[in-house]
Amino acid sequence: MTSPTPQQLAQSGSLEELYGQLGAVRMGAGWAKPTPSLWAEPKKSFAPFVWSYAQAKGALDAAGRLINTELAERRNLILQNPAGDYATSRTIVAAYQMIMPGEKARSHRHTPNALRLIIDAEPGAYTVVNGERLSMMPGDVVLTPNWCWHGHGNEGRACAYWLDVLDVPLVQLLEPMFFEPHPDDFEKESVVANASPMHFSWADTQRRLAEAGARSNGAPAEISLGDPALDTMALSMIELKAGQGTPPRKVIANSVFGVAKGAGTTQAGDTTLSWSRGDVIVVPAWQEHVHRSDDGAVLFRVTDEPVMEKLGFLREGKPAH
Ligand code: GTQ
Ligand code: FE2
Repeated sequence: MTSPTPQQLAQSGSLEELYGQLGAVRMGAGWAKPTPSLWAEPKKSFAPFVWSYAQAKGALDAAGRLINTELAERRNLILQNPAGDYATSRTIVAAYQMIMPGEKARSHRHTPNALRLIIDAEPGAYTVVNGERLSMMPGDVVLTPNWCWHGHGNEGRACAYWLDVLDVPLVQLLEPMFFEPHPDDFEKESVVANASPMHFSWADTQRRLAEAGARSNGAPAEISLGDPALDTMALSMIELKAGQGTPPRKVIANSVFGVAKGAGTTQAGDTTLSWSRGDVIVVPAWQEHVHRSDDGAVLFRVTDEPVMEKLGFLREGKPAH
């Protein structure tokens, strides 16, 4: 089809004739779109969901027999929201990862920000971030911000399992994706420091939660890790003492929760999700939700609140219940 001239467009005798010519100039009548481009409030595109660590561990143990870190840059299992084929939520993807004793996973860097919550590991499991070795013990959180070199290793006797959380879906959407393998495959450890801003130990977290819990008047305590930890993701730990529940929340921020300790349930809209240590829960933005625990639990929360906040989109809704 040849491109209509301005005169041909101007002489359209009917809307149908006009619509017929617009396709060829890659224009569309905004007033006649079958689906609106604006709507009253967020659509529920992603679903609340829970992933089982026990199942992931089984699958990772099989992958440990079937694929090595020579072939696989990372031995990871992506947690795919039932609503799609890759992302866990609109902006955040989570994955379980495992590395076997004696293995090393090559160093690389990428623009997506990443962080890890360690689930099961023995002394000797580590990650190297920008030349600094950080130990990975259960409950620890380790950051690998935008463009920082990182690789993993395991000098311990047991397989190490952890949860990765990355802003890859957001980077894919905005398109500033860059990735680079390390020129030496494995980055040399060149920095020795006592404490790293990239590492939050479980011991510190427990101490801070106990202090916050003592001041919280019977409500669940929540402490933040970092301020925020990453440009695109904020991290916190929430302690539910036995019998406690969180106040209902409905917020313009996507949340991924890793169960650092204990067991409980999450009510998200009409969905009830049961979880225990190591499991992962996703609560999409604008989804009212409550967490409860009968016997006590600690939830690790990752949200895209910093993005929403910086862009002026952060809102908290009034819970219906
Ligand atoms: O450990 O560097 O789950 O680059 C996905 C991409 C983990 C990692 C993932 C990654 C990594
Ligand atoms: Fe990575």
